[in-house]
Amino acid sequence: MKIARDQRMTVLTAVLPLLIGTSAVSLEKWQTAGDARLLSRQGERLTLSAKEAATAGMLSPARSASPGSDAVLASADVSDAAAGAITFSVHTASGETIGYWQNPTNISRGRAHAVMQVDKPVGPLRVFVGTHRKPSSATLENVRWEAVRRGMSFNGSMYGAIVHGSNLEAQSFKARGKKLVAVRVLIRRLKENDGPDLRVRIFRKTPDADPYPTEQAVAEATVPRERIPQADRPREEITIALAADTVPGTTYVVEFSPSAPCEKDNGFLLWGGIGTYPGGCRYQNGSAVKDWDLHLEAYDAM
Ligand SMILES: [Ca+2]
Repeated sequence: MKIARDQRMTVLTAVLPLLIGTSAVSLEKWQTAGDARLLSRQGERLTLSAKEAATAGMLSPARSASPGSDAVLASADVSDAAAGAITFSVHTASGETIGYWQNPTNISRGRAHAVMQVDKPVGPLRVFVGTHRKPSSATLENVRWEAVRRGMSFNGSMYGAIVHGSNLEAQSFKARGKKLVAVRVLIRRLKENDGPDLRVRIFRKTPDADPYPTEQAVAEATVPRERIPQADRPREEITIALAADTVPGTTYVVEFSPSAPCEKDNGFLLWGGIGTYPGGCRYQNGSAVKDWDLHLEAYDAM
């Protein structure tokens, strides 16, 4: 995505001193990018209406990424977006695109979150929200973004684990930061519409507790079924936002279960592999499966 040089310079001088942190910047201070005729802004709400493939959206003021961050978490309340209608992207001050996301599924209504990994950011970053090379009719509201840091990470797509009414899947991990804000997983729904939503809970695991205690979740999220890609879609992680205060070095468990009882055919498929992640392991119905890890990344606030 190319940003006109004159626009870039205008914004960079207007936002000095650069903001650091997660403070929300009103869309009023964002700048139109692409074809301005295809979008309208009313307060914090942005409406996209591109009948043909087009690029149109808004670009945030530049903000210095916190030292040590290696990803950006962007989010917005989204309505009536077909798959691919919403693009979030991350740019350097010189306009280079270093992070990119399009919604992999329809979003009828709800908050969309995306973690975009970036190489160690140098200098201030800007975030684009809008549509990129797609037809789009959607609304976005209350857009936020923050620099985050990846903690736990295990990449495995060798084996599948099915989450259903009588099979809960979980993965333990060592917290790196003080506030977990999101996890990313490789997951698919096994039937398009027929089945429950996905419940994700985080538990603190005491060292001698096996199975892990499940009385009190430190964070919980429900992901609508429509937001989990179907089995035939390309493999791409989805971001699940959570807000858990964590103690660095302490072990936690992220657990995946259906929001209501369901048969195996109506469940979800999670990917994993041989457990080379040293800080934890997969749990199946609360029992450790020590030679396995689930494909998982955890992200902390800066
Ligand atoms: Ca392991």
